[in-house]
Amino acid sequence: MNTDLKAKFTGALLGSAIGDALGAPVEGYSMEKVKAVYGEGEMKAGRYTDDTEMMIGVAESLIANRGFNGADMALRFILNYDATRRYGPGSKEVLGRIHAGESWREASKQIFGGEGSYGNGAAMRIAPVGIFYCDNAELLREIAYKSSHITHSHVLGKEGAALQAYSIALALHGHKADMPSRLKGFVKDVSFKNIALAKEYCTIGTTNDVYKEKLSKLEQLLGKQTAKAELITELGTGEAAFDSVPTAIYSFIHANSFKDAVMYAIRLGGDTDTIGAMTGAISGAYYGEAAIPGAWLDNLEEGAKGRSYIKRLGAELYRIKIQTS
Ligand code: R7I
Ligand code: MG
Ligand code: MG
Repeated sequence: MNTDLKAKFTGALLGSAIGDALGAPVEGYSMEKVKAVYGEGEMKAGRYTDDTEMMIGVAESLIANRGFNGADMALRFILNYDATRRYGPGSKEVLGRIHAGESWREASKQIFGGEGSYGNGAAMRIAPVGIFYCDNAELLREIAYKSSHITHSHVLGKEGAALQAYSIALALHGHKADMPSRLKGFVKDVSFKNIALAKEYCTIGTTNDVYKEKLSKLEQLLGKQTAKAELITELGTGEAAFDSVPTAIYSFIHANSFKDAVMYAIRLGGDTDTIGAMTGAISGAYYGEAAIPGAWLDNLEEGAKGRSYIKRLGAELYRIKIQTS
């Protein structure tokens, strides 16, 4: 553990928030429409969305409990909840159910016909878990699954969060070119229970080994000149975890700087704030806080839980990490 590592902790959290804020004004836009808004990649608004608000809740809870506490994390999600930050419909319903008295262990199982959500809402907020559990892959997976479960009980939502968390941990340790092979060794064989859903929602049309197949595809696409349109078709830019986490990983590996990685991700269109946040988290963990363009940092919202607070959360997680390891 050294001071560089501290800059990687703060870089991961700030990077996540910046990717979210940069992508927010164009969320849901096509690649062509994003191009019309973003020229050279100047920050437009600087206001973050649910991705960062929930990431803050994860960090606050890990710090307060020096580790995972599900009831506390759920409570923080509810206390921090601000509807103007544009939450996903599943997460909004689950948090409402917990607020109304349902157990945090049960509420997430009630949505999407009892299957639970495989949206990217668990992966988008996972950066604190990725950095805090960076040196223990199985514990990282366990805490990724447990923290996801508060809102996302579908295994593909949880595994997507674990994959994103492990990507952040690998980036923190300086792995880039060998990231795909390491990730393939990490992911579990997670299958859809419902084959029709798999065909409808997984852009490569597979029914099992969803993440393994996406990672193989990612390796192929990295190995050649790939146009954005092909990447979008093959890896996806949607709100499902399996249509966005691999895309963020690709964006990080494909680019050679924090700025290029995040702008590449956002220029794909689709779920831009979330793919931006996830790319920013991995890239911030790899390059460190100093690599984040100053103009972007200056434009990220300030206030009670703004950029200074997010930086403090990263520093605090680092402090606890070095005390306990
Ligand atoms: O995952 P979640 O919190 O959404 C996060 C997204 C990000 O883009 C944020 O920036 C914010 O805008 O919302 O919310 P969910 O509603 O749980 O999941 C997101 C979407 O994934 C859902 O609205 C569905 O379209 C889809 N989805 C599913 N569809 C069918 N069956 C997730 N799980 C299922 C499912 O089981
Ligand atoms: Mg959002
Ligand atoms: Mg989004």
